[in-house]
Amino acid sequence: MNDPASRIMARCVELRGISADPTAYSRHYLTAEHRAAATLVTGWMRAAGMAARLDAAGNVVGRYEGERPAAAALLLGSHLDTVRDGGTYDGQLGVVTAIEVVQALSDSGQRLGCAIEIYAFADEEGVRFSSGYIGSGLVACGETGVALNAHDAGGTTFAEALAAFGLNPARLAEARRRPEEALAYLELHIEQGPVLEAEGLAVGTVTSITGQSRLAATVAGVAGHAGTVPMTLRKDALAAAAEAILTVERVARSNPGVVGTVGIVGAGPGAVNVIPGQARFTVDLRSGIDARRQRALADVLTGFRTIAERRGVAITWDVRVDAPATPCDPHLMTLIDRACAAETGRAFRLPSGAGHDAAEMAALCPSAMIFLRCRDGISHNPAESITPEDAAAGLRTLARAVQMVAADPPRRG
Ligand code: HGY
Ligand code: MN
Ligand code: MN
Repeated sequence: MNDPASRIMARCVELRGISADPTAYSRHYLTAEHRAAATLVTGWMRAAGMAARLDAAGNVVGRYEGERPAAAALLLGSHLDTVRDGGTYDGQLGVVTAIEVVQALSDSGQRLGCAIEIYAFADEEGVRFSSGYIGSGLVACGETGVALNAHDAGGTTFAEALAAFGLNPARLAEARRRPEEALAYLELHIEQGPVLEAEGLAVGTVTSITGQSRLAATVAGVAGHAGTVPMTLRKDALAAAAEAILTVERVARSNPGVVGTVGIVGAGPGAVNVIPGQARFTVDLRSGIDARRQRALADVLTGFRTIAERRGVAITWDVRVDAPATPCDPHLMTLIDRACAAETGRAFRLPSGAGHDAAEMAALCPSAMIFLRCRDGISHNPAESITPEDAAAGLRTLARAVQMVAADPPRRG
């Protein structure tokens, strides 16, 4: 298969075949599926003329040298993990498209004024530990929002999962890159929304990436006999969680520009005739304006305290992600505008309601994104799809942007 766009589409489908559940596309951090996908992508990077390795965080990173060895690099990439029952293009499209950009450079023997590095980040979605951006957070800052004793749904701690994967929990920070190593970070990603499609555009320039708060909450009540405990004497953890979940929805609805989601709920001990003594749920609150997100979070937590007091249960939580809204780099946006206009005839800018590794990478170097149209804006859903023509448009646009950034990199203060 010599046509790059067909290869992009085929590789996304091939990666979809690496899933914990053959009926629901799921590939999570530090699992056998993570290892298999990382091995496949490492081979593709090497075939494109890159030196490729797994870093201390479990990210795959490939390097294509510039005209001079050990030059600072323009970083490209996206994430290799998925949500549960996710779509075929979220994350991996950016990885495989970046590899095609380098493949073309390598095939033509072209070397740029800078190196090119591609990251296939290991845990952007944060499904396993209800976190997010572990891979890019370690590269950009050498830290992650997840404690080593945080555990997944099966009770495995982050430290145990790292060790089982062959990584050393004490050496995670070795994934960190120094600012002088990175000229800029560029990420191609599907829009995951309907705007480009409505505009009739294949690509657009991202202006900013939403701010996010993610919490893992637990409710401790008292388990009891479903038939003998009067309603007035119950400390029902699941009923309290249900009220807390509706609090998240109420607060988000009443704060313009804020969205709130509870994506995971669990309760125990899990018998039809036992009053649940414990419950757990996650909270995801977002806004493009940090003050609004923080105000909403404060209202949600006040609501939790009131519910706990009135129901005689304990509601505790830990914050797994506290990511500020992140503006994309103005110079890179200008270059991306030109790359997009060359493709579609006009530049178009739009904000991202989704979080991305590019927000983490902004702590390391100037960072920006190119959005690609996806059908009906559907994402985090197996119906997520793009056309081969748009995959080709995304490749041309990213390749143009890479040449522009290599020739005119952001000035670093
Ligand atoms: O949740 C998000 O916005 C991204 O898909 N991780
Ligand atoms: Mn996603
Ligand atoms: Mn994504």
